[in-house]
Amino acid sequence: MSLGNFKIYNALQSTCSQRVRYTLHHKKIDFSMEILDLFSGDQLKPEYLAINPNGVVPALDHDGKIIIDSSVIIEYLEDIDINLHPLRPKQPEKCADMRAMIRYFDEIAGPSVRIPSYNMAFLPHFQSMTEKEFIALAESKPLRKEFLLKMGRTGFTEKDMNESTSKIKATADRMSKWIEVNGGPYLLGEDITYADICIMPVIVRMDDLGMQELWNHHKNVSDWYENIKSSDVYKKTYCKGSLLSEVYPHLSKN
Ligand SMILES: N[C@@H](CCC(=O)N[C@@H](CS)C(=O)NCC(=O)O)C(=O)O
Repeated sequence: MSLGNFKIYNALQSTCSQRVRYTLHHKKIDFSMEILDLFSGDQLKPEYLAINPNGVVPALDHDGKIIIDSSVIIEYLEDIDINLHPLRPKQPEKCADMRAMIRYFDEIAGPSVRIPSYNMAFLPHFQSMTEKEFIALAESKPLRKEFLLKMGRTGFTEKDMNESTSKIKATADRMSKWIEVNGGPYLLGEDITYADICIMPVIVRMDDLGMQELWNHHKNVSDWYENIKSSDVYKKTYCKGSLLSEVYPHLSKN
């Protein structure tokens, strides 16, 4: 049975897009990709704002129906066929646990990962702008105006960096506890769920930025990560160009 045509608007290095690509690959759903260049402003062009008025990726086009926001898209992919390589626990109480984990990740880890990402990788894009160009860019962003203005062209402060890394460390502490309580190898036990997929890109990003010390004192979190990285679905999701170190030479370990 065909589920129809799927197209995602995404960026290879976008952590939110990686959640959606992982889910599509896990569910073995064929899809096409439109890759947006976020530093040329593709996400702010009128034609894309008509698709996603938030001016961010990802967005999914399923037979002409547009779905936005990564955590909404991945659950939508379960709702259209609940038996297709499920990623949501069947038991309501486990499903509630999973959603509480995702809310925690979206509130604590998601916003935190942006600060080291911008400071360590993306800042040069903004430093080459004049102040006037920078302000105009910030003003044009539906969701990220204040974020960009706070960063400025000199970057986030050391205090901001410390706050964000301590939130990611707290997230890893929670993950360790959840893996322990539920028996591993995944956050909710035996099976991978959306909770694992939602936090995976944050850990990959911090690994790419060389911050493994935020979780590697928890053996069960390191094992969780190695297990996820060893899957074919992971390898398809992180196709060439998905890591910042592959794109920004100053981050490369070689
Ligand atoms: N809550 C949204 C957030 C999406 C988001 O922040 N996307 C980033 C990439 S990970 C983006 O498109 N940024 C473009 C910009 O800041 O202009 C989701 O989960 O889909």
